[in-house]
Amino acid sequence: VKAVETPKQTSKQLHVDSKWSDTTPYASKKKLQSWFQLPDGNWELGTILRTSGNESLISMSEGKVLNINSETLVPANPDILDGVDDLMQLSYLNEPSVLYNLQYRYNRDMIYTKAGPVLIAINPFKKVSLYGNDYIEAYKRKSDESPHVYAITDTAMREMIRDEVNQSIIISGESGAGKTETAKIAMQYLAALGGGSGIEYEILKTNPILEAFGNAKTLRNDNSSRFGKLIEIHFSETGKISGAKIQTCIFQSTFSGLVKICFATQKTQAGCFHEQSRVVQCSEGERSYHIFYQLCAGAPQVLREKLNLKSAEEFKYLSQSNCYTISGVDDAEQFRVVMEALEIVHVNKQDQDSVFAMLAAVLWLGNVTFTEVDSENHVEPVIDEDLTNVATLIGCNIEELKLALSTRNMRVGKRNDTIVQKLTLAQAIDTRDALAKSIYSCLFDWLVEQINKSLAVGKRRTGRSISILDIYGFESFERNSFEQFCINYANERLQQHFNRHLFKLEQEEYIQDGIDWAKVDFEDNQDCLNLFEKKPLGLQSLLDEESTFPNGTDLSFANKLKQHLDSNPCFRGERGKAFTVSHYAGEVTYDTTGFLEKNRDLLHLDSIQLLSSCTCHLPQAFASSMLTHSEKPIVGALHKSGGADSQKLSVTTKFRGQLFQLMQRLENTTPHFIRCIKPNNFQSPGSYSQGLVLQQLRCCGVLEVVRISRSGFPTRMSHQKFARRYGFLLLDHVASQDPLSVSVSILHQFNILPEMYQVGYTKLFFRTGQIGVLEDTRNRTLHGILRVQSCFRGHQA
Ligand code: AOV
Ligand code: MG
Repeated sequence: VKAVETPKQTSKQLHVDSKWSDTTPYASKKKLQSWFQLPDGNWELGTILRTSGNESLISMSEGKVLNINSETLVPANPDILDGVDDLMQLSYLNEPSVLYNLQYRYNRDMIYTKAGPVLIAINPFKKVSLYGNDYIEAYKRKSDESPHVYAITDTAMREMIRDEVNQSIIISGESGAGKTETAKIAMQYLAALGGGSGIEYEILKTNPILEAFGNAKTLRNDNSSRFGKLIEIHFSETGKISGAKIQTCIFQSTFSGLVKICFATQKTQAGCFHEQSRVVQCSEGERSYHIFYQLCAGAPQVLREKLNLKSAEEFKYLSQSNCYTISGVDDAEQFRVVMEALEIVHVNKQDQDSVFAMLAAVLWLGNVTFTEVDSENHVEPVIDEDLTNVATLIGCNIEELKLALSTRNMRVGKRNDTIVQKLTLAQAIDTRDALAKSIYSCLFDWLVEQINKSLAVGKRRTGRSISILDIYGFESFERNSFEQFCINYANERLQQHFNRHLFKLEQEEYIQDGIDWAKVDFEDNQDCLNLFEKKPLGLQSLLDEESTFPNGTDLSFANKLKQHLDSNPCFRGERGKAFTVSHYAGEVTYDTTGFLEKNRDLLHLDSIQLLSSCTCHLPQAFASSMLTHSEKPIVGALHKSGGADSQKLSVTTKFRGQLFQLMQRLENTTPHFIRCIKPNNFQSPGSYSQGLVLQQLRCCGVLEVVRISRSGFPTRMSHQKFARRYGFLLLDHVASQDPLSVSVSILHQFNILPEMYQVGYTKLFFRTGQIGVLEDTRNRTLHGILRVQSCFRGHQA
């Protein structure tokens, strides 16, 4: 047991819930192994030597002996259950037992474990030999059935073919937990099984491209995806891959540092993604998107000259965070990988060059400086190599670029008269950065579009697909802002999907078979979703309303929430501008600072105008996509925060709509869930922090799933099968031979307690462990029969 840090709410979180504990007074069991909690929150195993009154004497490892309050002891499983590959098999299903089981396996490089229908994957942070063709073969032939991404992907594939229903693999977990790697492993398996046409190769090659443009080094993950992704892989009737479609789940900070989250769909393809601001600023020790460093390090000479490239250190956007390399990663080599991948997904040479020109333009923009031109602090860009390079690369006139970076057109009054406002240094820098961000975000969208064209499913749609969702997980930081508000709302929806699927389907099965479901309760997060979604008095509606008020502020928004929602059990108003939401994964306090500004979505016409005047085809495409994807006609209103031409589109509303669409798509699939767990915060192998793991298991609902399945009747068998399997054990003759009568007689003969099973119309339902007794007897009897038979044969001979 490693002593490592425990999460904030340690005492509360590690408290053993009564619903987890055994019903028999545990302290009365002597000489049993038992868990007890150390002051640091970690659990340790000990043996109960003796119990007197309230106290138990425990012997620990290394001969230490301790007196412990008996009530705090938690039963441990027998050694024989060490490292079972499904948590459901544990006799005692308390938290320390779950943690220990996972750790036991993790220490032996068995990083995958089932929790009933859910696959848990613990990040090894090192190469483990669990992948590759031999393993793929083994899972395909079903000669290996231990938990694995391959196994769950195989199930998805089989169910798609057998039931003719689209499938989805939903991967979640915290940053750095291994979602993206897991998604790639699943894709690898699908490509191996459904390959043949060659398109599978193209699909795999989208990964290095999207990672180069959409991933960056953060403090939590050297290869952190700054966007979410849904890839839908299509299959022909014969189970061969026929095409694919990628949707990026985007999360944008637009021009004035605004943030927009949305799921791009085929039609709307609204541009941008998580943390676009990373292009223009990132904090110490982090990097901007990989592709910039790859380009600087790996561009061949001809390209370098064409783009006037320098080394990464000479571009301000890259030099500010003082971090240029990632240990173990060769950016120049990666650039070659990306170039090759672009080739494979049919981005032609000319387009490739345009892509690199856009990247260089962004870098050069960052170097553009300004100088004061009048006594009112107005500035203009300095005309030097930096500015001319930008103009050359995007194909615009220097004067126009200069104007776009130093002035802003505004329409004022009822008649929408245009006036030209000169910019101060801060405004000019904002404008410059906004242009850089929008070029980059449009570039990303454009690339996804190209990839989708290349992977497009032919006209002959088969309607069979497997979607893989790799999305950011629930986030709870010291300070939580609008970004977390949106991310956690998305996770709340996904969690409902998870609940619905696992619990409601379970419930349906019980009801269908006439079983009394009331004996099993489960938590639903509908209340929390209502808190977000309800009109007109929900978090989102109130935010939208306040965002449209000219005098609305973050504080007035927070006050409005308190006024209208304080009676909601999922909501709590806090002092000042904050409020707390009880999410399924725990409470999160949000600071409303910046909420209103981030919720308003501005579109700057000046930048669009500049891009559309460019002679290069990409900037033109960007400009027209920005215009087409704006959903409302642009209202010439003087916007109070920016002063630029703007349209008011609520980010929350848009996000909710797109999330809804995504959920609807997932709703029509059979889902398979993978929960990725990060065992430590240092990205290092071999270190397992109990507190951290426990916190994540709670957040992803895994413990709840296990508890519910266990508190229900997880073992099911049809009357026929049950009668066939155990009927020969009956001692008395049964009058009727129908399977139901035979089954009931068996249950009586073996004295199985009535609360341990339920008889349904078609099936028998058992509580965990009940079938074990019958199986034992069956095996013993069979062995006996075999022995008798062989004896008999021996006799004859
Ligand atoms: P994430 O997708 O969940 O984070 P990644 O999939 O990028 O996390 O995993 C982070 C790192 O963990 C990888 O770069 C690998 O070094 C390592 N890793 C993960 N899974 C495995 C595995 N199965 N085998 C070996 N190493 C692994 V984020 O995108 O930050 O939420 O936004
Ligand atoms: Mg990722």
